[in-house]
Amino acid sequence: MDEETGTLRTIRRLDRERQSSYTLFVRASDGPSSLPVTAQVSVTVEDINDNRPTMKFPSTERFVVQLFASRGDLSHGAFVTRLDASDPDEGPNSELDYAVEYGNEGGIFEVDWRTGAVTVAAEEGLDRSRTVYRLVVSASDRGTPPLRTVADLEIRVNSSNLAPPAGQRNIINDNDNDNLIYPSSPIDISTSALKSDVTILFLHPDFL
Ligand SMILES: [Ca+2]
Ligand SMILES: [Ca+2]
Repeated sequence: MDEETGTLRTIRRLDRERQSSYTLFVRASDGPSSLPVTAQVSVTVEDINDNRPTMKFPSTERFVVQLFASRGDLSHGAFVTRLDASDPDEGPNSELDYAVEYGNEGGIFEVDWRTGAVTVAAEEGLDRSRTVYRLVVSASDRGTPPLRTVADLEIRVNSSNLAPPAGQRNIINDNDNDNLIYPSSPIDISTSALKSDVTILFLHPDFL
């Protein structure tokens, strides 16, 4: 604060995500012998769009979804997975819209732009002869200008009529990208830990 003029300035950049308000107590007097008066000054930091959305799913570690024909996953309207992102800004700067950027030729899949839910859009359902779909999906905030984050999503299709093993839906990758195997004994992951009805594989990025 300038002692002569009373002008209050910041000495460093403020970040709403670190601290959104400040309360200051200021004092003024018109000479050494006069009684000072005090006042409270509240400073509110307005948000700027300085954060890109963060993709929680898919991420670089988790980006594969496995669908099973035997479970009806390939049908028109079937739920595939849900995109999940967050943004620490405020208001429109944190409101997210989801989309597919690449890989959805022919409109095979549909993304609900508000919820991030991915469903099968193809009228006849997914082609059983195709085993993998690779999409680039995005989350964009509504800042001015908006900031966008993209991520890879891989959808694998098991078209056999064999049901997935009862009780668990995860499958294990044996380090060979094209060779997915079922575990011979149940693996220690509770189904309640799964966020959706769809199997999500946890693959190390080195596999791909
Ligand atoms: Ca933002
Ligand atoms: Ca901000």
